[in-house]
Amino acid sequence: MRDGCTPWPPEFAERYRAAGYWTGETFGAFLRDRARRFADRTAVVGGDRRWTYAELDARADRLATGLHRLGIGPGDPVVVQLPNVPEVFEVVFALFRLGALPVYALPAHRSAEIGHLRATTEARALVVSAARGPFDHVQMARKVADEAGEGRVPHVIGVGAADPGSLAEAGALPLESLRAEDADPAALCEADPSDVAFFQLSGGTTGLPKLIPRTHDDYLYSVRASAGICGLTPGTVFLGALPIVHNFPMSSPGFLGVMHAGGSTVLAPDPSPATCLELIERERVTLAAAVPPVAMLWLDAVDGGAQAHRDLSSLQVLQVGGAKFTPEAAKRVSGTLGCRLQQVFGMAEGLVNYTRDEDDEATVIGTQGRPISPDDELRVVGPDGAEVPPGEPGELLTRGPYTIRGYYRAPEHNAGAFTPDGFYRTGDVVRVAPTGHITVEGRVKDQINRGGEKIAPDEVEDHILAHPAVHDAAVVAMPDPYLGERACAYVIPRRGAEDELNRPALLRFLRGRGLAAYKIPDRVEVVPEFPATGVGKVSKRDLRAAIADAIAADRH
Ligand code: OOB
Repeated sequence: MRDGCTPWPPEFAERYRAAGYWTGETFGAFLRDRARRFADRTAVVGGDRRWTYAELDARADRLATGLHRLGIGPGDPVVVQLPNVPEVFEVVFALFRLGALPVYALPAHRSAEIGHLRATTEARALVVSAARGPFDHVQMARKVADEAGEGRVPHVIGVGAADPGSLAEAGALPLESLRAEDADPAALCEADPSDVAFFQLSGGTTGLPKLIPRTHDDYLYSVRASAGICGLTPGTVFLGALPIVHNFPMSSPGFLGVMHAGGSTVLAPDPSPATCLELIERERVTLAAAVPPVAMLWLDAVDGGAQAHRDLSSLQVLQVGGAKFTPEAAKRVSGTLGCRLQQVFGMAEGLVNYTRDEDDEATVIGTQGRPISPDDELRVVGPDGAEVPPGEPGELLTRGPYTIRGYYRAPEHNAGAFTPDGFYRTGDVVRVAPTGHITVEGRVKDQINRGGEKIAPDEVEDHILAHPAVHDAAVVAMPDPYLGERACAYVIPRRGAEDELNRPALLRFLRGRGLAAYKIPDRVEVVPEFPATGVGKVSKRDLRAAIADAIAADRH
């Protein structure tokens, strides 16, 4: 495995191969094989564009050739930050064909995150949107690229420019210019299936987001198994409404599961009810995936709202995951949308759980499902690290055939995030029923789950502490009826700087540091001191309680 990664011990790798989970297939071969079987079927729909499997396959080859001529080759990381456009598929499969490694960034990321990804992976190129919009991704990517040391400045590649010719002035290459007329087989490389195929980003709890190395073998196993559990067929039409390179819409079962089955993915440019419900009707979508706040917006829009007239009869399953879906909201799905609900509890590090077709209603509404694999090992432990009695709440630890054994280039962090025998500490507090179904009860990790978008408080605190008028900062979750949680920053001003520190100034400062918008605190409380725990640390528990009380009082 690539340097900086933690391989599975050989006895586990052998076991996973013998069980038929790890088959030795690579992503490059995966698309080739799908294109052979499903050549003329539609693979992806985006706006008025529809690409068949054969067309996607040919595009991947041509772009791979162009990228190869640019100097990108086996093992080279490339940051991919694109909105939901068909070119996402073209770019990532071209990279797979070269044995190059996509590093998946979310569209919301800004220079702080993209700069970190570039530096950690020493990326050779940054592929970003050049479409006209409120934010200039090309300019940001250029700035990030120029921060790299001499000789290591990555290429900036722009996708979707209205006038590709003008991109050169902005210091970027238009994707169009890299599509070679003829695919050159010499450019294509057969990657090692047991090696890293791409990097996902962790939501993170400490410091900057960690990189998650996923191999061809482990990830394709989760894709195939997910497609089977979710009953996908060539008739599946999947609506990709969330950022498409997030683990959930990518592989749970996501667009890759849909490709495995020969179905079609319809890309939604945004998750709004107006956009998505219209697409479900027009494209006869059968499967959609949403985070809880998006699902709730869809429910409200159909339930006597602006989209009540939509014909959603094609929709068979709405998947909800990424954050806890309350039983109250879960109960509304089948009556309002006329489809089944499937809860999905997963993580980019690996483990994914689904409620199943055959589960009874109480299980689908009240649990977050059970694991994909018979070889997913779960342990539920108390604060002392010992397993709790069955059915009792505790922290979920897991290892298995598609759960990583370590983050990339993070040995110190790994020492705490994994047990010595290789279990990943999820930080989620769960109960496991005798049937194996998991209910998420809370978490022990210091993380904010803002409607499925994960925020590491101490990453934000570090940015706040860089403000000259700030003495100390603590970021905590506050309850929110729509997103589940939002972020509240408590700040103590420096003595004498009390007048300089106010909410607008702090938010402006954080935006200026290039932090993704979802990480910018929703509320700022300036206080003279923090409550302390018995041992003198900041008591985040007391801060969370204080802000929850203040919000409850505001409402009354
Ligand atoms: C998914 O992946 P990530 O990496 O963005 O976040 C993982 C974390 C979990 O550890 C848990 O804290 C939370 O998100 N989570 C849920 C949940 N699904 C994820 N908490 C409660 N209920 C759920 N259903 O979020 C992700 C990856 C693949 C599939 C689905 C979600």
